[in-house]
Amino acid sequence: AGPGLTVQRHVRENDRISALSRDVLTGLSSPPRTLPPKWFYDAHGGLLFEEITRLPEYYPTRCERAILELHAADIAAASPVDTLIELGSGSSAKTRLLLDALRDTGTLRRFVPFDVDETSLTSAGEAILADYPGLSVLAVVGDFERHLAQLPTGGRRLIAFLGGTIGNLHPAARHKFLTALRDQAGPGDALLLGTDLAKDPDRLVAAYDDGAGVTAAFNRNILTVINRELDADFDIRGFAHIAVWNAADSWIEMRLRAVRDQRVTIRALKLSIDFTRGEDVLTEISAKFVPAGLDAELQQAGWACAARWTDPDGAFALTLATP
Ligand code: AVJ
Repeated sequence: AGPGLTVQRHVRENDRISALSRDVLTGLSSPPRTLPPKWFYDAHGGLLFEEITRLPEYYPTRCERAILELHAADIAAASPVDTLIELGSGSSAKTRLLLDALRDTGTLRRFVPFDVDETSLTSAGEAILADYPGLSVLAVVGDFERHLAQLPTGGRRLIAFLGGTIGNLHPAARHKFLTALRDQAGPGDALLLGTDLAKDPDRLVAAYDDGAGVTAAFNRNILTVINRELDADFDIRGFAHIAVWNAADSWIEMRLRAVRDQRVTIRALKLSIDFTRGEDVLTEISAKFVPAGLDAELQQAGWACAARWTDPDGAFALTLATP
């Protein structure tokens, strides 16, 4: 496609309500109760996450940006591609560091932001278009766990999956995702994967339970999303924000813990849930990697680790992997 913005949709608005209904029915009907973290990100949740990225305790975004400031040119030199695909809306400064470096290699033709939220996707696409004249931008509205096959192929592509979001997936889902991506990768493609690294548990927990309570509001917001979109009556203050380090699985768990016995009705699903005091809803895992384990996961999915960069403190890593 020539310069300009094109939008491809693989999820439609009414998909959202049926997907949320399915996730709430399967996740909340019986203990152990869980909800997928993708439902955090309504408009308010997106703003809360932006606020989280600026918190002193939440180091991952700063660290990843530092790596890109130091090494975007090295990354572009190692993978002189014509297409940058970003899983995630591409609205961040980090994307521009990559685009600048890839543009400077002279090979960049196309930017493909891929995200489930069409609004943030198109606004990011338009902003990038304004700053990178001549670039063609193809915004793909889809779910990275379901629509990878819709990604444009051909040419040389750098697929960036930044922020550590792969850590939200359980090991089996990570393997499925990395394998699906590998299945449609060809010679000349590369994967740039952002991963948070294992470290002092106190520092990890603080990053997910900040003193200002922004992460608590982000976590509780999922209940507001369900109240609004499925006509439910969660008492937001009836659930406490919990962040714990699960050392056995090497991931942070965010939970919402019932502060008392309470019945919640989800009218759109004709579902009533009796929570007992102290009972948890698991709302997110955020895996923290060790380099050897990450290399093994990449290899098991058919990827080879070509290069790795970390921030000066070694808190976060960007890995360049090739088929
Ligand atoms: C956007 C998924 C990478 O797991 O660190 C931030 C989301 N959760 N604070 C993460 C999040 C709580 C974040 N990711």
